[in-house]
Amino acid sequence: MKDIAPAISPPAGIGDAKPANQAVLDWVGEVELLTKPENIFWCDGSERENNFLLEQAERQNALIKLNDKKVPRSYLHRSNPNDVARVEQFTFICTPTKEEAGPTNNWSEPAETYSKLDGLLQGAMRGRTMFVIPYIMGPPDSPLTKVGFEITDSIYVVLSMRIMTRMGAVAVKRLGNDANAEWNRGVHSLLDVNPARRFICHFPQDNAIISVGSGYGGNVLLSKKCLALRIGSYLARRQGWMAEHMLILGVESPEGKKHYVAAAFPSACGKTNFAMLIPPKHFRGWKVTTVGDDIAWMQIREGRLFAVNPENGYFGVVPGTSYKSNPNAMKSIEHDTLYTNVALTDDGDVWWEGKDGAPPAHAIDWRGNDWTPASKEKAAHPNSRFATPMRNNPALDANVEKGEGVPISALIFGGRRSDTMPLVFQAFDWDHGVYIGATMASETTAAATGAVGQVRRDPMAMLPFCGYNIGDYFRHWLKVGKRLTSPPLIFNVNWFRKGEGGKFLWPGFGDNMRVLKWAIDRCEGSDAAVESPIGWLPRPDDLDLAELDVPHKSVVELLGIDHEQWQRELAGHQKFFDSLGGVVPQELLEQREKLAGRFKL
Ligand code: OXD
Ligand code: MN
Repeated sequence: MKDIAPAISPPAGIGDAKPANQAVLDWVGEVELLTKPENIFWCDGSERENNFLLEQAERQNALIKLNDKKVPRSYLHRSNPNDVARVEQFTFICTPTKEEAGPTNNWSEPAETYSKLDGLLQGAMRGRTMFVIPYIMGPPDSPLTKVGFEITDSIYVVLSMRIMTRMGAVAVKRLGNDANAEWNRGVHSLLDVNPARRFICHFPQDNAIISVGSGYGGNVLLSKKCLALRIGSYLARRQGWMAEHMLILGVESPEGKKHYVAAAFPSACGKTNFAMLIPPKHFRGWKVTTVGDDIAWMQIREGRLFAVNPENGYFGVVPGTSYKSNPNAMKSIEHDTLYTNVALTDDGDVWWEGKDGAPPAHAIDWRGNDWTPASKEKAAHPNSRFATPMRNNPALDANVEKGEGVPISALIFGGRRSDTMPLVFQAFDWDHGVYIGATMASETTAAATGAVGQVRRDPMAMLPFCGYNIGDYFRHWLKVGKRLTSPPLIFNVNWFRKGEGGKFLWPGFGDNMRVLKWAIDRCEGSDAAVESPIGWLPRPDDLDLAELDVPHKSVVELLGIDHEQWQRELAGHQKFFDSLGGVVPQELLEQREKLAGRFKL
């Protein structure tokens, strides 16, 4: 399948939505001069434009149309096999000083980087169409909403951005004609999709992004990780708000009392599943609704945190998604979905490992090769994805378009940990919660290239996404806490603890409602918890475990604190803080001492 495609010629009335803002026109003119495309396609985000582009993408072999009876209006894209995940080693924060990027980011000097990238972009779009995509992140009427423009030579990017963002006229309107308005400049070119020329570069001080050499979503949908998190976090600190790698969900009791919760888990650790959770039968009358599955932008109002989801769609990991694990996701991706790197069945349907039902007797795998259940290779890439509009989600929260955001009662951190971390515990206060987030760790997944299954520290799940010095990021969190008169309670969860024989102790998915309910009860003032060295812990009886098929022994194990494991954990925290070379705020160093001290009592 082709990533790189020749120029397209749109009919009159398509591709000519040139905005009036002179700053945008000047910038596009500069990129045109540099990259020398055959033509410019100004996107307006309309249905007509989308239909035209889908047809072109099919003709150019960039997309395969799926069986319209099985998955209506849906398509499959296969990326280059060398280009299937985010590339953290080629992702750069190009601040004027290395110190501003801090110890957890790759830094590259801005002037040198611009000049290197200009060299790579020189004539890069010759014979191709250059698409200009206006988009907004956030509900149209939110004070948090940001405008971005992405230039790209990939039709797949345009089609994905239409799902993932509010794209086109709405952005042009929001920007207006003010040449000094704040907006993000994003340039993407596939070049020749060569890992040796693959760079994802951020210039936060210029509100600019340049991404070359990749066609994989996380590297090229510049709205998402690049703007909403890396540049977003930089802007958030300057402007006094928060850009976080968090899902947002609403949870409503049978009596109609509603809370909103935001939760940070590293990539491919179940944020989408948690955001779309369906409570088990025992919780009849409880409803969980989705505001967002990946990113939260939060502002402080009246001493509380309010969150919006800046995105308009979900870009989720496909393998493992089933009616058992996530029925709402399954319903969301049954139509109007753009799949990447899943398998294609002989009847034009999609298939992946973990989908309900028996595997097909024959399929075409994600690389385009024949596949049968006897094949050694996976049919779908472990990081294969769906891009689907959030409107497809049957559990979409009614307040998702609310510009002021939804009030957050609880923040939850969590990672994939086989041991040490109990199912759930609650921080003593905000600063302790910041410490828990700052020392979070998780076993690595296929969402980024590199070894899978290794425990790495991933503060607030932002290690790959914090666009500035992580020490200043921690300081920003602590400062926000001081401005909150009704701060959310902070929790830590771990759905992935294993017992004897390496078996998961907790069933996860819908049963995570039991943990969520305990957290919500705590927000409501419940005292069903005991104090422990690491925070407030539920006793087995404090959790509603009715009709749950998990032995009591396993629940005790799930909630247990193994002192030896925690000594290793404490040493891990210290090692991580040491590795940051002196940027960690004093408050967090003190939190570590306090935690160590509580174990000695
Ligand atoms: C994602 C990621 O795609 O975190 O959301 O990698
Ligand atoms: Mn993510």
